Amino acid sequence: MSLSLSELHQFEDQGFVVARGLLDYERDLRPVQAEYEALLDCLAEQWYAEGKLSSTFSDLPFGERLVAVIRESGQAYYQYFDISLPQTGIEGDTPMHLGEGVFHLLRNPRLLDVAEQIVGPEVYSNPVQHVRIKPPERLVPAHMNNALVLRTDWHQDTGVILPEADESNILTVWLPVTRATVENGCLAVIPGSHRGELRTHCPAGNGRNQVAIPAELIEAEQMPVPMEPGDVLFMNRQTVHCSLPNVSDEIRWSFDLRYNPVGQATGRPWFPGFIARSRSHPETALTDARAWGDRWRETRASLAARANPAFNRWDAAHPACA
Ligand SMILES: O=C(O)CCC(=O)C(=O)O
Ligand SMILES: [Fe+2]
Repeated sequence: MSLSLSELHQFEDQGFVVARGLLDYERDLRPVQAEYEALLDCLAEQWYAEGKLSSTFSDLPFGERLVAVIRESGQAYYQYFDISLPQTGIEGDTPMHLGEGVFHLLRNPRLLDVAEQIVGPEVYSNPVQHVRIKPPERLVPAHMNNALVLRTDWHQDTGVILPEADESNILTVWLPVTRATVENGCLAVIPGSHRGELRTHCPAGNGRNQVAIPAELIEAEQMPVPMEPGDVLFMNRQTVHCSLPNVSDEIRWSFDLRYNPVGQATGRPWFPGFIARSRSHPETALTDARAWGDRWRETRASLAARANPAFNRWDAAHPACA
């Protein structure tokens, strides 16, 4: 169940391909979804106990419950959910989600089979990874101006990591847990845009924790990519893409994961990745979810104890950013 030759060809030619139905909802996605339901339950109980909520909203389905909790508590829920540390303000108790379900997703054999086709037999799980559970934008409190919550501006993934990884063969893997539609904020890509140079990105400003390619550098040929749970988008690191705003009444939930050949720079040298699959030394693959979580917890402790390193390579003073 890996990519067919024509799918591989599309990936090479267009810079992206969607493998329809690569994952099975019950087997591959439901466990991680259940893990987040339990996490939300836990947070709602905690914030209720702390007086930040008038109710735990436990009678609501996940999406509606999340929206109710966010709106009433104003808490930075996205950092509790995310599977990475933030790029600034890391403290000893910065929350993140390091559940077993997520670790299994990172090691999902169907994802690794495709990763192996594209990056080769030694597959490293790159630590640039996120979960994005996005409420309808009109319901998002104004202070949550963040690409884990709102639409994501046009960018290339190479543009959001350090130059050390410009030559690394990093594969982006984007998969929805709930349907991703044009209304609720699916991705949009520019076919063939992986071919040129890395484009100039500009810090977005407005307290928006993003970098963006200026609009005049974006082609008109933009292709929205609606996807069903089970579909997986594979993208070249240079493919220009964004996500659309969620103008629907439902949440939009995705994971974005990355893989590169073992030994190549990840672009976030302070964050821990792991060997997900090795054909030459199978015993070096990390299979213990606890050990994975420990690597992130140790990283958090050491980054909290020093000035946070710089993750952004772009300068707001660049002429293209005026
Ligand atoms: O899901 C999104 O909003 C953006 C995802 C993205 O930029 C990525 O996966 O590289
Ligand atoms: Fe991206």
